[in-house]
Amino acid sequence: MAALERQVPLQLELVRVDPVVRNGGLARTNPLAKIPVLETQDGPLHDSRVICRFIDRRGEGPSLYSSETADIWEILVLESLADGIMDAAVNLRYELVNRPAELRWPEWIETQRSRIDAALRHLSGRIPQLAAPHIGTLAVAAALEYLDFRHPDLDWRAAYPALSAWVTEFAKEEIMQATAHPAA
Ligand SMILES: N[C@@H](CCC(=O)N[C@@H](CS)C(=O)NCC(=O)O)C(=O)O
Repeated sequence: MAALERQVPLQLELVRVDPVVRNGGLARTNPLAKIPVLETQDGPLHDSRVICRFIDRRGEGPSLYSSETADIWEILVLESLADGIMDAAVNLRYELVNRPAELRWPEWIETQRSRIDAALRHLSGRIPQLAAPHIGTLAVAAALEYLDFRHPDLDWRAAYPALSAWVTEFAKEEIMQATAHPAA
């Protein structure tokens, strides 16, 4: 999303990861063996937030880290909230899909769900901050659509209708349409 928005050419390669099987090839570019990794002429960079910063520096036109309606700290906190929602949602996915059923830990599952729920409640009280496309709103929209995709059972849209209406509207933005998941 950042690369398209900033018109930075990027070649995408899909890499399969498994939380309990270390991907040796990936580990050569990121010791944490996690995606995403950006391979640059000066070497590899990892972590979405670092990669987006890098891309933004190379882009044309207005930065994704500036907005007429939100200051830099609001933008960065939104990005961080989205990242936290993603961490909890991915952890939840591992627990429900990768972990053997007999080893599942209900309290831990509940903690991830409550973390997501609290972040959504927080965002629901701040819809005006989500007015314009910038790195914070792009990250929040991507995280919400990930919840739709991987955790439909959470039914977050019923619990937070204003946030749901916001992302439905935001999803009409060209950048959202251009990067929508094929299953959406
Ligand atoms: N905060 C990191 C999170 C990266 C992350 O958790 N990536 C997952 C994507 S599913 C991964 O590679 N997991 C493989 C593993 O945990 O071994 C980011 O945004 O880049």
